[in-house]
Amino acid sequence: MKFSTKELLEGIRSGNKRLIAKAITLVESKKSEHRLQAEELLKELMSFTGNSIRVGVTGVPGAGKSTFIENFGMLAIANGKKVAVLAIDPSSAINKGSILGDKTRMEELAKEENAFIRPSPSSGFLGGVANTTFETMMICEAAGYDYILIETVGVGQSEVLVADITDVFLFLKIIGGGDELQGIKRGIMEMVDIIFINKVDKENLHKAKNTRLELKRALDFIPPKEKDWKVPVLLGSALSNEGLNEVFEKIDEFITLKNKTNRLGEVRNQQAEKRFEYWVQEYILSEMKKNNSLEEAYLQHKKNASALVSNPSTEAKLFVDKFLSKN
Ligand SMILES: Nc1nc2c(ncn2[C@@H]2O[C@H](COP(=O)(O)OP(=O)(O)OP(=O)(O)O)[C@@H](O)[C@H]2O)c(=O)[nH]1
Ligand SMILES: [Mg+2]
Repeated sequence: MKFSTKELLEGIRSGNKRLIAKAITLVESKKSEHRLQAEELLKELMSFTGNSIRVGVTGVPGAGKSTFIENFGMLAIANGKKVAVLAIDPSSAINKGSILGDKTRMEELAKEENAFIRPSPSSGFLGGVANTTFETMMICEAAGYDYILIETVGVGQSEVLVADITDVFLFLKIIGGGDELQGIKRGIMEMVDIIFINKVDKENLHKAKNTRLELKRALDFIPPKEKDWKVPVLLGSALSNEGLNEVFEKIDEFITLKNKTNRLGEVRNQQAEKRFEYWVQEYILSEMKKNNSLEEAYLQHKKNASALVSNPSTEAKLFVDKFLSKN
């Protein structure tokens, strides 16, 4: 990294987008010399973080997440706010794709001085991709962004990853398209704070209202995630900006409630604990990789476990004993 920690820190604090991007690249790296500097930087940034509203946006592919984020972002900017857009795309390491790689989808927002758009990390970047959206978010907070909007790919574990780092979780639903696919039956409903039925127009308004009824009924069977918060089901169109003001207001209302009950801080504390656990694993794994015999032992014990030679727990214990004796 050709920039010193001080230069990066000053760049971030003064809102220099090029240096913000450099800092993000640094925290995404798994190389140990980069990690050292990343930790130094994050330590310096800590006191400037915590002041943004962290919003996760999920929904099936094509539900309109990027369109929503772009127009919501424009609305926030019109209200005097600064907006950062990030993406969680655990699949990108496999298919080398990036859901925000196609930046043209946020053409308008990308032109705004008060917006910062960061595509998902692609594989092979500075020695591998870590799950560092949280750390990226810290950098954006320290740079003074008021809203951090995180788009998920809407499949598999990405929702869990996003829910684990955000304050409010927004689910974009389209009419039809199969409830099962859209998460009604796979736990999304338990994680969601606000639902927005997207792509509603005059023609399908009636259908949209029926969908809203169904969703409300489904929500009645789910224990509330936040006390005193009834998940609102809003209708609108991300493309033509309809209903976005309501989402803006609901987010505000939700954050105010969570602040009042201290839930905002409480949840963030729990999230930080999870990040700690994540990094303990990351650092242990990276220590292991530095030592060939340990890595071999790890693979051997894993193989024994998978071949049912002995119990997985027995193999794990044998490996950890070796790990401790070598460290
Ligand atoms: N008619 C209509 N089309 C919309 C609306 N919102 C989004 N679209 C269109 O739906 C398509 C998909 O929108 P995106 O915003 O890319 O959807 P996405 O959820 O980000 O998709 P992925 O990132 O691929 O998962 C685009 O062609 C949008 O123009 C809407 O409110 N009404
Ligand atoms: Mg998208």
